[in-house]
Amino acid sequence: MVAPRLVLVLGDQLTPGAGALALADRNRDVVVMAEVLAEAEAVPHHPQKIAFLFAAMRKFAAALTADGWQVRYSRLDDPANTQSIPGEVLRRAAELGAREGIATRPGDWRLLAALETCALPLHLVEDDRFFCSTAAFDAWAADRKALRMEYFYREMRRRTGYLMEGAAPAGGRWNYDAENRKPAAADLFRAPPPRFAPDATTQEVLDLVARRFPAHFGGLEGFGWATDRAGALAALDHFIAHALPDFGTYQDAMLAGDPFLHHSLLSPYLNAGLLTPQEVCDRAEAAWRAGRVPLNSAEGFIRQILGWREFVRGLYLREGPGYLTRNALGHGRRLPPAYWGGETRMACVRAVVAQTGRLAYAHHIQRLMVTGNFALLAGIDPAEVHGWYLAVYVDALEWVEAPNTLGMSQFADGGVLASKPYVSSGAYIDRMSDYCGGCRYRVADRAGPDACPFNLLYWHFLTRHRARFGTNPRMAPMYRTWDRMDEGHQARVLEGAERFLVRLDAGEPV
Ligand code: FAD
Ligand code: DLZ
Ligand code: SF4
Repeated sequence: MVAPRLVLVLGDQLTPGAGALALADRNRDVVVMAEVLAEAEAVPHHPQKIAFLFAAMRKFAAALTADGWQVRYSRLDDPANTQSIPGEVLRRAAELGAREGIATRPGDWRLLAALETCALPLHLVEDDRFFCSTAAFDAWAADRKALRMEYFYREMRRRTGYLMEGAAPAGGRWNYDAENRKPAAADLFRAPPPRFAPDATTQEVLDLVARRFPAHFGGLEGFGWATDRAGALAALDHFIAHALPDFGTYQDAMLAGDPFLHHSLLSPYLNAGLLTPQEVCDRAEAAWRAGRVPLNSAEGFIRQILGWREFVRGLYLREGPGYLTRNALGHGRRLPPAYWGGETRMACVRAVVAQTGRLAYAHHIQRLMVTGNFALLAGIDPAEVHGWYLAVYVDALEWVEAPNTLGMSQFADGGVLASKPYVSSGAYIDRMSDYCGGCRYRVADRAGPDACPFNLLYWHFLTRHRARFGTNPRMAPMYRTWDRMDEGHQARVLEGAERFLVRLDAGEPV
């Protein structure tokens, strides 16, 4: 009899027929899946994220079994579980008499290194669930002085034909972002996204997670994620019909009472493999071609997936593991307790952190322009910021989280991903949200005891990094504004920022 090969399927590889599963033979090979502490505690993942992945893994394993595969599935509480992926690979290989295995290349460097040094020879297959292969990204990137998403995205539009009219972009423009910056009204009716009541499998996992990870930040009460393909498809249907038409227009808006607005909430399903990026983009394009969705929304949405998602992955893989420790701005402050639910007077940070704890979700502008913006302005150690984002969001996997956090949000890569830092004063947050009305600080105050910390820290950041950014043409207008202020005001702003940072360092609630 031919020895079986072991086919490893990780928690974010839940796509039938992809990667290793495409090469495997269901009559000979055995699929191995494992819930393990080494992954669940690599960072203190939000309980909803662990529950989402474990429930989706259990259902995927059941679907494979129903499809004729042999599956060895390790539950977290199995007494024989070695609690690491390589440990489970070796244990199952011994059990099955397998002398080799196949695995889809893991998305992050840590697990890749662990599998490359595993005592069972593992044939690692490229993850083929992306529009752009690693080789194609590297070919695009080779010889370019700077890697910019917009040019990569145009190339991907040409290659895939999405929203193209012959060789030209539909409507004559590649990017409709100028139309996508409207604040949202609190009283406008928006169909809330579907939430999925836990079935027996999910409930069992929720109980397990509540028991095993009680100290992790975040609650399980509001758990409403779909945990199988049917649910993920229902979420996609709902988004295309109800939210996509206004997705573009209100993409940057934030409301304290509406965490979702017109966002899709599809990232966990895409990242775990329950949906493919192709089917999601196909549906958005079809809705536009049928006249049900305006071009600015279809384009804005497809750009996030075909452009940003593929671009950050290419960049993560190209830059290598060293990317994770970059700290171009030399920031070293500790992440304030407010990020873990500690007290803060900043209404915007409080709202986004509370929402994150409740839902394991915040949309892009909340991540970038509230928690990310504050961490950057205050000079928080980017490694700590990275650890936080990797832990608290249901969609967080390092290949997508790290370039967004270290590159886009913290400028820790020195400008590999972004041409300038995403920083703003309180005025931007006030324009795009309704947070400021309920804040102890005053967004209109540029200096003084009640001034919004974002107003003070914004100028502190720009002045302390003038040597780096002063010559950046995209930042010249900000420096001109600063230079036009009278010196007395400048001194009040910088002193106010220093006082704020002293209180922050002393651990006072700010
Ligand atoms: P929508 O607004 O509906 O967007 C549609 C889809 O586009 C998303 O589902 C996602 O797949 C994709 N997308 C949108 N923006 C990006 C982006 N910048 N990079 C990659 N894909 C994008 N996204 C993650 O999937 N995982 C992360 O761990 C993650 N960490 C982030 C950390 C920071 C600091 C920032 C600023 C952004 C991060 N993002 C991350 C990107 C983005 O915020 C989320 O993809 C998005 O908020 C998910 O919600 P949604 O599905 O409702 O997105
Ligand atoms: C994120 C995660 C968690 C929390 N738990 C598991 C797990 O127990 N078993 C598993 O196979 N995968 C898990 N994952 C996903 C992996 O961490 C992910 O595959 C790697 O980080 C590579 O992206
Ligand atoms: Fe945030 Fe400043 Fe507005 Fe308060 S005033 S909510 S700190 S932006």
